[in-house]
Amino acid sequence: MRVLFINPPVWRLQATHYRLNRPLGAPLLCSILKNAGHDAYFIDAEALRWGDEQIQRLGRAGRPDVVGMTVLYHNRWAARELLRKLKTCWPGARFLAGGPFAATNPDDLLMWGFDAVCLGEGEDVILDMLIQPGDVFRQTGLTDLDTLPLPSHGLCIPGLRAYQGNEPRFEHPEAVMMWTRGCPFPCQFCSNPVYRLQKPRLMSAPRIIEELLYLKGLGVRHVFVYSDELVGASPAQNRWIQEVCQAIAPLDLTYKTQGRCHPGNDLPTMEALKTAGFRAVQWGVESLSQRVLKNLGKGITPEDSWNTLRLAHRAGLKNYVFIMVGGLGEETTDFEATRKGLGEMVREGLVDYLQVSIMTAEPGSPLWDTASREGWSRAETGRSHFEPTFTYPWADAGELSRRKRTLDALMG
Ligand code: B12
Repeated sequence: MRVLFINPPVWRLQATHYRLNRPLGAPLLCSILKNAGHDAYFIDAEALRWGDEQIQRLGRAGRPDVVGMTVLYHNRWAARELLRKLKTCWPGARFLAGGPFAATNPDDLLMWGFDAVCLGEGEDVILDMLIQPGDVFRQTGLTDLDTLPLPSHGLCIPGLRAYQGNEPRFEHPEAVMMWTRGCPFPCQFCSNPVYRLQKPRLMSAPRIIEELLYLKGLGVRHVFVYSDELVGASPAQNRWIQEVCQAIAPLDLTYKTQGRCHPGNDLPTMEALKTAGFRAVQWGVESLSQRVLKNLGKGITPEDSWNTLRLAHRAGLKNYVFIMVGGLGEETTDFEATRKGLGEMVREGLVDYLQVSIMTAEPGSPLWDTASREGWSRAETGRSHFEPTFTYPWADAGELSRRKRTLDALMG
């Protein structure tokens, strides 16, 4: 069968154009299909900045048997529009959806006209979805990461060089890898129903090296290990990181990753990252108010963030700090604690990069359920994590914007 995966273009609907990094789901599913004898490919119509003309040209080209889309909360309207257009061009094709929004809102997607929806990971259901009757396909077991084929980057358009890479940017071209799947922490704002609240599954060092060598062969120089969260999930996971880092050190690639300001973070792990070629870690500090951190279910303290940022710097890693204003119950005194603490961190030189977002509830997160229950008023915005979307009882839209501006200004 001929299977086309396509990333819906959101740039016209959202005033933001994403070509930071290629998602991994479609290239992985392409590999599984290719290994089973199908003809699969992936077009990232967002990275290519496709408009109507290109979609119509695609529609006039040969019809695939199956079309697959990864549907996120942020691209859902673009996915609906693309579905409508492609269904008109290719009435006989079967349209499949997966991804975080598909997992929480399968009924919406079926109503829009998708023929079948995948709930959860797609590796063990994608082949069935091509031919079996039924409209909802549920993941049967958790995928063992060592059994994953290498993602088929060669079947994807555009090439990896067309992507800018996520901030902070280092060597180019960059590619994404996930060394773990699953995150056990109950952060109230996390809206990834595919992997949330799972014990992390770890990829083995030999499998990681196999994919790194493949990426290196494609010309990749920098890898974003985009696991949520790689560093600081547990002392045991930190020990596994040390082993992996030792194994990959000779490969001469550079990396960045995301991490958690866990009390168990230690210098040997940070030094192992540095020696392996890691340049920076994006840390989810979120708030420096203990009360807000507790409300958010982060399971960390402001002290843990201070310790982690200092350890990372001692090892020579750059700190990319994520802060989220308007967090659950963030009263003025809580915001002041964050403003003051963050200012001190900046003065101490601990913050190399800062990203301030505004807490936003999305389907799939406990926060979304709270927002729906409490009836917090909501406005659709283009860049929902960076513009106020909700009016919370503790901060309205104007106050949320003011808090973001105040913290952004700390970096000068
Ligand atoms: C890489 C990445 C990106 C990349 C590329 C994403 C893209 N689609 O263009 C970049 C950097 C551009 C990006 C941007 C954004 N991202 Co992002 N991103 C990720 C990240 C870290 C990895 C995605 C990935 O490759 N996962 C690995 C693959 C294997 O998993 P998967 O995508 O879930 O796919 C599996 C299943 O879902 C299923 N499946 C998926 N698609 C399909 C399709 C079919 C047909 C089938 C059968 C199955 C199937 O099978 C796959 C294999 O098991 C995830 C977090 C995560 N861990 O997944 C966040 C995540 C997807 N991003 C998220 C967000 C919020 C954003 C942004 C809005 C951030 C922002 N504020 O700007 C933007 C929106 C981009 C857009 N186009 O709308 C959220 C989405 C939440 C939601 N409920 O929708 C996530 C879940 C992070 C989080 N925890 O909140 N992102």
